[in-house]
Formats: sequence, C-alpha cells, structure tokens
Amino acid sequence: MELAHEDKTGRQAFYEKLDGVHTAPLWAVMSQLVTPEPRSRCVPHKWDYAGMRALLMEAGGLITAKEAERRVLVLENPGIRGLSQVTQSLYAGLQLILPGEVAPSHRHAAAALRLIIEGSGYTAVNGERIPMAPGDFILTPSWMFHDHGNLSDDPVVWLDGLDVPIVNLFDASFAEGYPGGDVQHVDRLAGDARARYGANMVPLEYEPDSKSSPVFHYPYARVREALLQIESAGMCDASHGFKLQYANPVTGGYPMPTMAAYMQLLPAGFCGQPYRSTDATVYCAREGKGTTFVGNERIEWSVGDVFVVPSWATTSHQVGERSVLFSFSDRAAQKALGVWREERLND
Ligand code: GTQ
Repeated sequence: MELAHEDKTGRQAFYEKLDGVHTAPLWAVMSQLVTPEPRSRCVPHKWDYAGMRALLMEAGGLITAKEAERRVLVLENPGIRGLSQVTQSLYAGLQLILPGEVAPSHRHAAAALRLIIEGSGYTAVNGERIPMAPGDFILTPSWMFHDHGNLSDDPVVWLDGLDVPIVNLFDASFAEGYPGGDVQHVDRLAGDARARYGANMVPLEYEPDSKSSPVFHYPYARVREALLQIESAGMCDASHGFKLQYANPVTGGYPMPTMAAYMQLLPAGFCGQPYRSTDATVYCAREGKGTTFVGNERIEWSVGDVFVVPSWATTSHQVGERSVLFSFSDRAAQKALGVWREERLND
C-alpha cells in the first residue's frame, strides 16, 4: 500500500526519536538482518603463489621474524578489506621464516592451523618441537605457547589459518609472550604426541583435557599415501573427488573446536559436480593444477596458490592431471552451533 506523505514524515520523526535513545525500528532493517539465504560480502579470490612468494622475500629483506614477531602477509578478502579477514569468520596469512630465524614464543586465545607450502622448519607446541615439511598440517590450539624456527639453509613458507574473527566476535581475545625468552622450553622428544595419541591408541584411561586434538602434526606423506590408496579403490565422490578430513584421534571429531580442515585428491580428468555449503572455505593447492568454478568466477590454480570460496557459492573443481587440494573452514564451529548446511547441485 502506498504510504501517505504525512505517514512518511510521521515515521521519519519517530525514527529520529528512536535514534536519540539508541533504538531502531526492526522493520526498516529486517530484510538485511534476517536474510532468506547467505548474502556474503566476501568474494572469491586467488592469491598467486609466485607473486606472494616474491613479496614475502621482499618482506624478508625489510624486517626480521623476531622484530615482526610473525612475518606474515595477511590475505584480505577483497570484499571486506581492512579487517584482516579472508572470510567473515577466518583469518589467513602466508608466513616466512628465513634460515636461522626464530619467531618468538607466545600464546593467544585464537587457535591456529598451518599448511606447509615449501621448505622445512619447526614449530614448538606444548614442549615438543614439531618438524615442518611441505604438505604437513600442524595445529596450534588455543592458549598453547608456540614458537617457530628454521634450522635449514632455505626459506620455509606456510599458510596460517586462525579463528581470530570468531574470537573477536565474542570479544574474547587474550595474548601474551612466553615469560622465559624467545624459545619455549622443550621437554618432550620429537614425535612424543604422535606416539601417545597418534598410533590408534591413547594413554591408559586417558581423559582429554583439551577441546583440541592432542596430535599437533599430521605429516603429508601419510595423508598422501592414504589418498592414493583410496583412489585406487575407486568410488570417487561426484563433487569432492577423494576427500579426507583431519580428525582429533581421541574423539573422531574436528581437530579444533572452531576449524575443520581437509585434503582432497582429484583424479586425472576429474570434472566435479557443483556443490555449496555455508562454510566459506580457504583452499591451498598442494599438487597438480586445475580450475575451480565459483559462482560466475573461474579460478585457475597450481601448487602453492591460495583461493577462497565464499559461503553458499556454487563450487565445482576440474582437473586435467591428478591434483591435491588442502582446505580449511569454520565448519566445526557452524556444526557445533547447528547452523551448517550443504547442498549438492546438478548441472
Ligand atoms: O604463528 O603465532 O599468521 O600469532 C597470525 C598470528 C600467525 C603465529 C599469524 C599469529 C601467528
């Protein structure tokens, strides 16, 4: 019904009265607030590894890892610049440690995950030094001290994923430096956590004391072997190829309470069916090369490239040669809150 001019003026005066007492009429904002489906400001985007690597090396000549605390180039979604967010809920960055450098030990409420792109360094978590090799997936759970180093002769570069925007949504951020210097005290042998929790066994009468996986290191060699064996058995998923999710071996659930992570093998010639889900996803190509269609966009990727798919954007992958994609998202948080949805679409 057409509003009378008087009514509009009357309403405007009323809205101003509301505004003065920090109040707003729901009916004026309802359609943007409670949308019939996700309307993300995030857009699909790819960060080309060759270009990012050159910028990282330039950063390496300008600032040390120690001075920077973390020498990271933050991947900002072009739709939400200035917020250090790759999606509404996630942070992503590319971190460089040069030979001999140390990124000093600290801890924070935000949880981190890492996918090693090139080189070999180490990260120390929970008193254990964990080696980093290309393709390895590494966890730094909430509030655990962690420092990174590089004892090799070559740079080490990895993708960081953190749940910082979720922690900040709750205004629950805390952070502090390690009280005993740059490097945390190491009091466990390398491989200790994997021996205790990662051999399909757990310590006698073990009761978890953390919401995160007690295994911090998921070496790529094992994941790759598993994917290749699964590929040889057949039964390829029409949208995802052969896809495994990283698990907390104690619960079978996601490795951390907020973030899920995956590695998927797309067999040679794969032409995936379109799919969408409410968890915006950050991908990093691990092997091969291919094309991912996201809505009307076409993303060509090869090893090391990072790309982001917004929530509920229709996605399909195509490859010529056998390829492997790593990815992570906030699916763990969404499923814990009961809001996650997915949909398979057909061409
Ligand atoms: O390695 O601890 O990309 O604290 C951002 C914040 C990495 C880290 C990031 C961090 C870290």
